[in-house]
Amino acid sequence: MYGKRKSYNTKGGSVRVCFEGGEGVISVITDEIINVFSPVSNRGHRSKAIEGEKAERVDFKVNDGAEYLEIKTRALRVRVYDGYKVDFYSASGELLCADYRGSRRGSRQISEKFLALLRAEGHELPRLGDINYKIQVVKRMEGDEAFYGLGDKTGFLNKRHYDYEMWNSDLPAAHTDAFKALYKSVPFFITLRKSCVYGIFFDNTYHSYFDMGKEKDDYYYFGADNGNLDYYFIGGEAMPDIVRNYTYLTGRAPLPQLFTLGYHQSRWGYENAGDVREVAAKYRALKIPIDTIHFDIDYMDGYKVFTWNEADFGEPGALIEELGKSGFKVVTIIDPGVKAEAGYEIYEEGLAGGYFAVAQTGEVYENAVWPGDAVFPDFGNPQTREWWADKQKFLIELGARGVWNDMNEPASFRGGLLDDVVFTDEDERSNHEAMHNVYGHLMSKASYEGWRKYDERRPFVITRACYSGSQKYAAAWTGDNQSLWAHLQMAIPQMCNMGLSGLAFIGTDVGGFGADVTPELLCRWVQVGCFSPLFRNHSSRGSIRQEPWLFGEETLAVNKKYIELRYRLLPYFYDLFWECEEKGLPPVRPLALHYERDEEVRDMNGEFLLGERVLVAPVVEQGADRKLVYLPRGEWYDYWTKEKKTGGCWFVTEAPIDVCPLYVRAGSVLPNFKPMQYVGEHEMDELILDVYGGNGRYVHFQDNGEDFAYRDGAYNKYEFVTLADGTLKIELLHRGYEKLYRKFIIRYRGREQEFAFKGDPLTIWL
Ligand code: MIG
Repeated sequence: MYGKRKSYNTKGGSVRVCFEGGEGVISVITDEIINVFSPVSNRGHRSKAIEGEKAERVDFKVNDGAEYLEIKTRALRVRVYDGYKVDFYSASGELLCADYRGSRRGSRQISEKFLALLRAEGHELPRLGDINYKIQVVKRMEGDEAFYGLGDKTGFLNKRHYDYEMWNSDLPAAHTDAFKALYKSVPFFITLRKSCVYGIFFDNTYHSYFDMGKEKDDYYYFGADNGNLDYYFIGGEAMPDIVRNYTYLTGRAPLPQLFTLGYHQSRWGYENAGDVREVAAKYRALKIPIDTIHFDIDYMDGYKVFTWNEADFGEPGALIEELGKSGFKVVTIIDPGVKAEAGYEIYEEGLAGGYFAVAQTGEVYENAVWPGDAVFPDFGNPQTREWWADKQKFLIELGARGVWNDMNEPASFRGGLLDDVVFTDEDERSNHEAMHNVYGHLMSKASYEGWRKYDERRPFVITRACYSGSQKYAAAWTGDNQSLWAHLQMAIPQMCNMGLSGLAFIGTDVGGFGADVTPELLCRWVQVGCFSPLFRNHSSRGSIRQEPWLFGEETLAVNKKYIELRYRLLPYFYDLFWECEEKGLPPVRPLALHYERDEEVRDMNGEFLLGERVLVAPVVEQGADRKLVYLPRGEWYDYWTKEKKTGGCWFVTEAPIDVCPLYVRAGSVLPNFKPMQYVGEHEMDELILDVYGGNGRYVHFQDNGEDFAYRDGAYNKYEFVTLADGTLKIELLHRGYEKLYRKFIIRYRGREQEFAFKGDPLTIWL
């Protein structure tokens, strides 16, 4: 289609290349980030993921050769050929990624007769007709690729040989590795090759398609039904650079409030205040630490958003206040669907303001969700967002500490919304086809902005649907999983890939949402939940209750052990989030992120890293009481036995029901809090440091855990340096938060020593 290259011109950071049949624009965003663009549906980028100017003014050179045009930055060489084929090389000339020069050779032929048979039995039908997409980029497969990322997809860590779609979907059946799409669309992946790594972010909100070498193994491709050719090639020395660059573009998950990193209990089916009180009281009576209880849709009056069900939950806000007295925080659910009911304030306001999506006929578009007939806020309209942001005040005034956004794919009960339902894209008329995949993203943004405006604390928004960049506004969970071992297994690669895709504050429903959990499955799930950023036990109406005490003494003890461990490790989690805000690296990481040259870990589905220092190797198989563990090169310590292990090999470790195998890298210092029942129960003015021998440095962050004062310098930064000779040095690198730790408790080789602290450097002999 593009044909021969004719001419080019450079303007600012962009090189416009004219071809016989169209034009391409290559923009240098940074030395390591290149945008490849061609206008197909509209002129500009209109990115929903990228906010603000990301292009840095960097020097680059353009060379017009006979065969190709070369654009050279400090890190990359981009060669543009006839037909708008674009190849990427490293600065030293090593090929990273080339466009495929042939055509796709997929075969999707099936005769009418068999098609009819498939249809008759209710099978999913293959996509027929032209296999090429309106927007399509086919990359040559060099043969050594592993693929990661793609947001929240089912299946395994390495996406090679699988294909996926981006179309936010609420599918109630058990999610299997054959699923093409779940609730989130993050069109970004990382390609890891034997000697290099790069990322590609295809910033297209339409229904899009990713085939990572399933169709043929000499190419992979991504494409979309509509929109522009608009992708970012992301280079870097190593995988963490790719994640850093991707989150530089699309934003980073900000530091959350400390309490949100505690434990959460939820259930769709707490029907009244009594149910909630009972659960809360039981947690406190059994001394299982917990901060947050989630109110699912039953707290609303007739499932009408921003209302309160007084009949079952009493006077608005009273229950939240009562729970607050014993340290509980409440998060309330909000769906986008607004009940279409004359006289209902939200509906009337939305109608008056023109805030709802409309059908082609010009009438407000109706479908059905929980409240019955419902209309859909048009979150692409800035005024709708502002209105929705204002509505958050209702929850804030009730005393809620966060909002949980569900059903924002958007899900609908009477079939999906039609492609042509009219939505707004900021200042332009748009439609559902273009805005579907960013619906939840923009709802999160509106919610975030409301909480930002009406509450001084850092907004706590949880969302089910996402697009690239949603991490700036919301935490996310993986939606309706089930109490299946396969789903516990999947949780590991799922969270790892979400983390690589920028979604850092994430978790699965611990115990599984649908289907009935078994005691053993709950024990094993809480061991994964303990190390998941969002740690919430949640279950569905119609499935058995799932609170930790319902399955006997052993299950209770295991739950308690891991929830307590989570509270001890809170400062470590908090440090990881602070690091995430700074560098974009997620708390949960696949081993490949830090050991990309180690081929053993490229398909590692059964282990993950929590930061760089802790390796989690959970048992995720029914009946297993042993685990086959791989530790990457280097020295490690078994967290439980403190036994030293040399990495670079596999071994079998005992893992009875109460043991989740855990390893800590030599030279680590892990900060711990003293046991607590909830954040705020007592002053966190003592820090316990677990020291694992070896040379190492750890920087610890401390602030008030709630508001944005840290951005104005109201935080303390401590440096802990351990040397193999047995010393630990503690030094304050930044002092801005008035409450310094009063005391450090150092634990090393079974010995515990206490040191008072007044801000002066300490040198300790371990
Ligand atoms: O399809 O609000 O994923 O967490 O409990 C049911 C009820 C709608 C789906 C969410 C789930 C929530 C449930 N919701």
